[in-house]
Amino acid sequence: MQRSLVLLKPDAVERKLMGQIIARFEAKGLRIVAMKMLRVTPELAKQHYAEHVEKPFYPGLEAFIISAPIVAMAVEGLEAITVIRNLLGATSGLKAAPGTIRGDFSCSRQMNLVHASDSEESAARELDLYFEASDFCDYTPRLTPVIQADDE
Ligand code: FUP
Repeated sequence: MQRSLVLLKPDAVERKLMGQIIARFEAKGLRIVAMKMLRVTPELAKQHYAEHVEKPFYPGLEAFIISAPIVAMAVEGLEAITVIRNLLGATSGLKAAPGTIRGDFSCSRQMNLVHASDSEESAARELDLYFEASDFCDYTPRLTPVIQADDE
């Protein structure tokens, strides 16, 4: 079982796509175990995008991510890191395959609607940036036996 940090970025909030995007995670059978709406500060943006801070596109990326509220979610499931990245599609909405969230709703590299952790290490670091231990609502859904086999 893995947990990933998923962000619905300012474009998802402003374009009123939150519900449609969250519905995809729910329909897939993933579990949302923490969720909050917040405004990313420049400080949090620099922590979140630490690997990109020195890159030429960073100022535009920061301006975008702080431009409106976001929704942060902890999403859990079997192989959740890869499963969620596949649901999102390629980073750029211009390249993402139809059927993926970005492929269906985004036509931009920057305004790509959603972030998801790219490894277990990133997930642990990123979840720590947005959530405290008491934010997680762990539960075993009664539907699990009809969503996956016992030995999966
Ligand atoms: P991802 O892991 O899919 O979130 O993508 P990256 O870590 O490669 O990029 C982080 C964010 O920077 C992405 F949401 C897109 C954005 N980006 C730009 O805005 N311009 C660029 O040239 C490259 C990435």
